[in-house]
Amino acid sequence: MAKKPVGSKKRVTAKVRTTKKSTKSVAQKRKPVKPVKAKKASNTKEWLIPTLDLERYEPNIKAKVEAGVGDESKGSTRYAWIGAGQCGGRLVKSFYDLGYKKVLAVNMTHHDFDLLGIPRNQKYLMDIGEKGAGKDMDRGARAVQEHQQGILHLARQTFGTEVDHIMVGFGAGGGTGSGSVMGLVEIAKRYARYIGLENPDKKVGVVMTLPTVGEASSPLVAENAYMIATKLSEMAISGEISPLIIVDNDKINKMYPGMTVKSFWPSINSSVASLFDIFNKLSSLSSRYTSFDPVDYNSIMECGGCAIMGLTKVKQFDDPFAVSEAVKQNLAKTLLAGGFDLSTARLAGCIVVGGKKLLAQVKGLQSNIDYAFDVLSEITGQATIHRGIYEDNRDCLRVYTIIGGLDAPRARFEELRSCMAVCVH
Ligand SMILES: Nc1nc2c(ncn2[C@@H]2O[C@H](COP(=O)(O)OP(=O)(O)OP(=O)(O)O)[C@@H](O)[C@H]2O)c(=O)[nH]1
Ligand SMILES: [Mg+2]
Repeated sequence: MAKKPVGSKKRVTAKVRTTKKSTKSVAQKRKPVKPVKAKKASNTKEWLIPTLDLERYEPNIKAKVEAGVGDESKGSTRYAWIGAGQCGGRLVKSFYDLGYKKVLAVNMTHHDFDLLGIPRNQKYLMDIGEKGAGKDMDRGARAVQEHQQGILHLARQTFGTEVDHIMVGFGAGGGTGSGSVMGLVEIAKRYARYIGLENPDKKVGVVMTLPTVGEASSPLVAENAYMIATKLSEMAISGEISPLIIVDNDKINKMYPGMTVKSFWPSINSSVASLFDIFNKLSSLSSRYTSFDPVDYNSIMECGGCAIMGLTKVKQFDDPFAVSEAVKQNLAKTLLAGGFDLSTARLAGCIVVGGKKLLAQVKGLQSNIDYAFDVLSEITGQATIHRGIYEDNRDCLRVYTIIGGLDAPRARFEELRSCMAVCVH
């Protein structure tokens, strides 16, 4: 059963080629490129591959190959998202808004669904007779256990077969998301196998938020968060999921103290989604300078461990050290989380995007950018650095950094544990 769609895909292709009508359209498609040769080749094929009588009786396999909801993200990788609990649901909604339409939100209470602006048939209620998990992780775990078939079925309908990587999003600290995430990762891996993705461990990742200090003053929240964060980071480091992206709500809270209650979660979620999206989009674009291509991007997303992403705007780009300073700042202030030992990195990407005029006119910019790439290599303990230089129509220079294969931010996890211990005593 697991390999069914892959086989089905092949059979569809075979069928398309052997029916008379479709052979014509294949030939027509090839015509404009090399008109004479293409026609000859297609004639030979027609002669070599006879149409079998039995083919007329083949079932309509095409209808069985599910495309799922269309992906509109325009990235190099087609992602599918599963969001668990209230945080997970809102995270995947931010991705949905950027065109990542293959999303599924799972929850134990319809209350969290009511205000979630994604289509109703992309929400799955894991009803176990209790309205919500009430921060009890066991309930979240039980819910996903009881509903795994239903979730898998809805994933099949929503995601279809055109998926390259599956991400699970949730907020550490609660009961639904933290309790169900392990089960959902298993479901995602089963799904990956089902659609024929090789090495599912590399194709299923997690986005996890860490609670603010205020939230973690509740012993149960701190304990839940510590337990699941430790477990997932161990899995990431041993290569059972890839990547683990940590979003530290506390760090963001401290970095942007002026946020209103209304804008707090939406701002964080849309920043996370936009930052994630940038690397996927950039890797789908070609550059006349240096391309950060899909293979570079995927090698970072599939290398296991934790991943971080950041962006900095460079103001004085003619200063020889401005670009490398931006890279350093980028890492120190990385929007999502801190506390990582960067020397444990395995792979990284550094992409500079500058205005057309800047790239054409600023003298010495190339060597400043090269120096920045070298600095990143040094900071990351000689990790392999994939480079990219792109131009746009804006009048500024931006540096985007993505680092993969990192060890967990253990000190930050210990903070949660100490809070847990203080609260318990
Ligand atoms: N970044 C971000 N974090 C969130 C958001 N909503 C909640 N969180 C974080 O996620 C943690 C878990 O909260 P929820 O997602 O509401 O919990 P849950 O998984 O629904 O679990 P229960 O409510 O106990 O059933 C919170 O402590 C917050 O730190 C959000 O929209 N964005
Ligand atoms: Mg909830």
